[in-house]
Amino acid sequence: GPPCLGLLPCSGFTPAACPLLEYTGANYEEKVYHFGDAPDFDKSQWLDVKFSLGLDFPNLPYLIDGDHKITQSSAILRYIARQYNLCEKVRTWPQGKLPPYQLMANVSFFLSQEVLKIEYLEQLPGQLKLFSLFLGKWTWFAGDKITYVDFLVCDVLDQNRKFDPCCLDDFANLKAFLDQFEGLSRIAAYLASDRCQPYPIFAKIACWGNK
Ligand SMILES: N[C@@H](CCC(=O)N[C@@H](CS)C(=O)NCC(=O)O)C(=O)O
Repeated sequence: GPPCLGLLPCSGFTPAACPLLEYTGANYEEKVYHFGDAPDFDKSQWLDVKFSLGLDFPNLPYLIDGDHKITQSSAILRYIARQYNLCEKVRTWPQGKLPPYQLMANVSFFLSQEVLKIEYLEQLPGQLKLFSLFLGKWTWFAGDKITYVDFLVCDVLDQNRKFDPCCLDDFANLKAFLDQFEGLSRIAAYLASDRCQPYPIFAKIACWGNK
């Protein structure tokens, strides 16, 4: 059958895998695992199957494509990208988690400490400036051709835009980059479709981005 992407109904933990699959035109299925409501956040839907799917490192999200059973969102992205020639980087891109991801998660899960949000917003322009300078006048983040890196960056920028709608105002090239990405015909079609669920960024257990 087609590859199956297992995920929670929150976009913040499936960075870019859905848009990337959509962009490739691949046929794929989604298996969404729902957690219960507060105070228990019952995880049984997932825990009942977690260790029976044949995953080496059981986690969400996962991608099962025949004999290939992959976890870790960045590994999933690179797996898809390799199949569709979307990793031809001409510029060096730092591997691993982008700085804003972890920060966003911290803020979201501990927002009751309002001070964290203030600290986050204080350092955000500095972080975004690094992205803006790195992109410079290039069309895409890793060169002249679109790669999986662009899907990651779009995800990060979009999350931050949801957190602070004005945060890109000083970075015209980042705004133009997002517009260009969202204007790609397959991405635009996906964003307008009911396959693109308006999932919250984070799970119910988070304090921000959970609705
Ligand atoms: N580093 C992992 C993090 C995955 C992660 O934190 N998953 C969370 C939210 S989707 C989870 O609930 N996993 C299920 C589990 O740990 O059993 C990745 O990038 O995929």
